[in-house]
Amino acid sequence: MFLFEGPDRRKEEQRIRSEGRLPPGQSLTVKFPVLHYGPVPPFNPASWDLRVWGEVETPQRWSWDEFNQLPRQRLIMDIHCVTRWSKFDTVWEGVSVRSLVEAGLVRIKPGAQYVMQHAEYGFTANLPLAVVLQENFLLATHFNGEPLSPDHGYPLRGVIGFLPGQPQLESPYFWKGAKWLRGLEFMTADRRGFWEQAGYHNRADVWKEERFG
Ligand SMILES: Nc1nc2c(c(=O)[nH]1)N[C@H]1C(S)=C(S)[C@@H](COP(=O)(O)O)O[C@H]1N2
Ligand SMILES: [Mo]
Repeated sequence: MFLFEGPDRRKEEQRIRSEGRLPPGQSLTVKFPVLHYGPVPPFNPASWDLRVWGEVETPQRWSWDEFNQLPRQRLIMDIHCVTRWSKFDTVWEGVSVRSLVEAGLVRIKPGAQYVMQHAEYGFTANLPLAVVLQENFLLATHFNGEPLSPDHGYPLRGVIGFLPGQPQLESPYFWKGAKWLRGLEFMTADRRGFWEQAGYHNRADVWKEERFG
């Protein structure tokens, strides 16, 4: 995979490793590989919506225009793919679930413990509610200052990674962010998402190398 990358990549990886930011079994990549099951869905801004349902006081539905009015955040984090590439200091912009809760735009019922991300074509990814409310989980519209590319989840995806200097936050592998996100379901009990059902680890902590279940 890194055959055509030279001494610069290795030097950069050394620096990251010396900073304690390279999880076990990972390599730094300067590329941004694309990984998913199935086709890239089309996007129609007139019919697109993001829905919130389950263990919430009021189910929500935002159109694309409405979603773009929500309070926004910018987040710089390291992302770690279970296929062993890592990318550092990636810049994401979008809406944090925590800020939606703080603004009273999503009112979670006390019984909620888990969240399922629902994406186009029935793809799902599950996380504990506590992780979804962390600062390292974002509903992202932009990567490195540009709208997401279709391959990487345009117009909206979940992203999760490692925030340098915040080791207390749980940091799952990158597959726990669903591309082409269309819904968040708050749940009292855990259910496994698409890759979790296929044998990937349910918690997926990058520092503990929880790759497969
Ligand atoms: N909708 C959807 N989202 C998905 C997936 C998928 O198959 N479908 N695969 C996951 C996996 S396994 C990975 S590694 C990351 C890859 O994101 P990237 O293509 O932007 O690198 O997306 C995750 N999100
Ligand atoms: Mo993956």
